[in-house]
Amino acid sequence: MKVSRVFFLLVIFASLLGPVGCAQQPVPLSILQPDSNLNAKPEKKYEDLIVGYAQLGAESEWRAANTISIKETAKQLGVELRFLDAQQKQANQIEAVRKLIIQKVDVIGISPIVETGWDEVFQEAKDAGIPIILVDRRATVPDDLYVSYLGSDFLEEGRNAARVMAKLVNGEAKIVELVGTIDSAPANDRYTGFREILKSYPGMKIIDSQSGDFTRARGKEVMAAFLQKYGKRITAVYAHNDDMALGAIQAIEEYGLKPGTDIKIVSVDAARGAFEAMIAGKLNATIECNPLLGPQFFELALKVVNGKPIPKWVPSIETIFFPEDASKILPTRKY
Ligand code: GYE
Repeated sequence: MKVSRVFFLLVIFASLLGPVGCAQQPVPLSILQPDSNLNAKPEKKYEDLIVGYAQLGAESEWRAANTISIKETAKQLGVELRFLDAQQKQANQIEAVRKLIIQKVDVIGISPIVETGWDEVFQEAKDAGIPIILVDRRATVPDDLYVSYLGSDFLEEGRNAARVMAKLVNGEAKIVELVGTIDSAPANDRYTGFREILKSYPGMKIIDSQSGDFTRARGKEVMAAFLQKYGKRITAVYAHNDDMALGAIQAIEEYGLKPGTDIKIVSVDAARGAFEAMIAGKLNATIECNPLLGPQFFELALKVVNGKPIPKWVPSIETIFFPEDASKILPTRKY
């Protein structure tokens, strides 16, 4: 064999063995197969999140508890929260969403003051790639403009208020209604749900219905005007929230009647003030509407940011409270 030929055979042999000096290692399977996690971003944790929250205002005890729940949960979880308060004005709330878009937050939570008029600004958030989570109140917008709604079944609250009222008055009443903020989801649904049930009670009539804007002061004013107009003909009050009921209680007392006895009162929220009024015998029932939405909100926000599927509606779990149980339950209430 010629020297050149031996050299050639040696080269072939060496190349079969692999790099000089080391035996060839088996190639791990994972390198050969496309890795599904290779392009995936690492999962975000709560501490990585910047969350914007466009709160609608501070109109009620409910709202105060809701705001505390959002702020405290953010602090506990280590989420960076940008919280803006629109002071009961839709224009301010739209402005707030725009500010949060400019700040490039990861997610925007919003409790829309009214149901309509959100398409444009929600579309702006979508175009900027910022998901919107509706908290507490719904907005009437196409489904693709928000990722989830976390909140109560306001229609059912309205129905429950009517069911409870029907028992209290034995199917016979002249009712005045204190409506919440005009065009807000809870006011619209509590109005409709109540009337649905009333259809089965021909003896129960709504003799007047006015907005008290979910505040105690307006609730009192509107009730005072009702009393001026209808006097003792009024036998029941349906208030869309506890604050308006508490305002109405003051008006009824100032008029010289006994709230809870001469005039039966049912409201919605189940805030502490309502429990105190029930203990004092001035309020006959309150339908619970849970404001402690912070934990569920941030859980949803984290899921959205990490591309996890979330339901379009996450309903809160709620009940009804009566005076009999009020003193036992009051110490356990968080709002
Ligand atoms: O019932 C009322 C508040 O949107 C559910 O708003 C909320 C309502 C609540 O002002 O007290």
